[in-house]
Amino acid sequence: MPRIDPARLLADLRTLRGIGAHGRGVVRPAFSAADMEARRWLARRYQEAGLEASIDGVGNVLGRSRHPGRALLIGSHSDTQPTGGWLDGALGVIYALEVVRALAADASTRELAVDAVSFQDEESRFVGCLGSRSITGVLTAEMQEEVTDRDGVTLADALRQAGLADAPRLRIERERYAGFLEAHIEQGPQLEDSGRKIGVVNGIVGLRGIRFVFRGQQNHAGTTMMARRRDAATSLYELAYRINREFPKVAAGHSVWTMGRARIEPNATSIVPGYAELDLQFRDASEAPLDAFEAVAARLVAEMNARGGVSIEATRARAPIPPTRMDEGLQEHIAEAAERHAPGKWQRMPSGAFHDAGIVSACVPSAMLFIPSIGGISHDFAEDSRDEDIVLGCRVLADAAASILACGRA
Ligand code: HGY
Ligand code: MN
Ligand code: MN
Repeated sequence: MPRIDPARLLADLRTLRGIGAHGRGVVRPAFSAADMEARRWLARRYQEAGLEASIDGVGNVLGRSRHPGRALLIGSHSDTQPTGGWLDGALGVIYALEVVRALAADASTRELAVDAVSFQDEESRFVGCLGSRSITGVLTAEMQEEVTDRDGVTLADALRQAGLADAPRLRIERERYAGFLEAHIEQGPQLEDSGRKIGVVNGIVGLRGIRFVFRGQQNHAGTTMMARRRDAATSLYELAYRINREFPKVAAGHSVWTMGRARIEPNATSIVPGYAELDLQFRDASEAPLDAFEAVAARLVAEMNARGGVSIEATRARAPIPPTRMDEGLQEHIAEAAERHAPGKWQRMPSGAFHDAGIVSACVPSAMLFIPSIGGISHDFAEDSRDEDIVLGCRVLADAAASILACGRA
């Protein structure tokens, strides 16, 4: 069986952590200078590992094996949230590189074909899972048109600044692949709470969003009596409050919703706000609760608009992600490898985070493996995992990859 090199694995993870490092965390948003530096570094590491490396027109980095026969695609994303953890995405990207090297070093696996990938903008600076959507052919013109990041930079400008505007965009070769594997930190507390070391992911949540825009009348905070006000912020607070009261009535077991971005203009203490924005994001493992949340939001907006005063405009986010199931057959390979390396210390579980595997699964059979997150923390500089858990997860992935390819060749 292939043997990974723990020191080499951890060293590459730490090198990647150093690109865009910010204290314990990482700031490496898609297309930033740090992100592109990391992608160029990764391409060099792919070349050194014997792969044909390329960076495509949206920044995906692909290392293509030179071996003949059906291949396995392994990877994740190397861009981060604005205040990102060092392992979100990076873990799966460096695991893929290490699995390529481990299989190449073992006589029984050195002819097997493993491609390695780092997708671009999984973290939604512009479009969630931009890179995996692009490579699987589901990135629409509508998703890209005039899309801007939270600072107003357009995707087109970011592509130009990164020197990618004229580079060709890769498309996945469906027939080439026996499957896609993505390893990731759990980003939640379940594995740690249960004392288990490996998660075999059976499904990935779907995600939708709505942006509410509130238009009232800006005015003086002292001379404008309450009855005469058309206060956009007060309307925002009321809608947020009513969402938090109504959503639990239609929620399912793993439903979540977040209002993590708001804007109030002109954002001054002595001015009645005339304009406000509120982003609502909601997730569930199936479509029905997501449909129910949309219906509740529409009803609340209609009721508030009927009162007049402040107008509310609701616009669906352009790039929803459907809930997906992971491939049963690939899950079995991961589960058997987990049982070999962590007997009784693994479990099947859903993913409350979305991942590129959720997009790729529409195109190639896909599966995911989780390792524990310390304290269940993620999307925060404090995100971390234990070295021994990092090493164990890579051992399981390497075994699963070898067994998938061995049976895929048969
Ligand atoms: O938000 C997510 O689920 C992912 O970590 N971007
Ligand atoms: Mn991620
Ligand atoms: Mn993330």
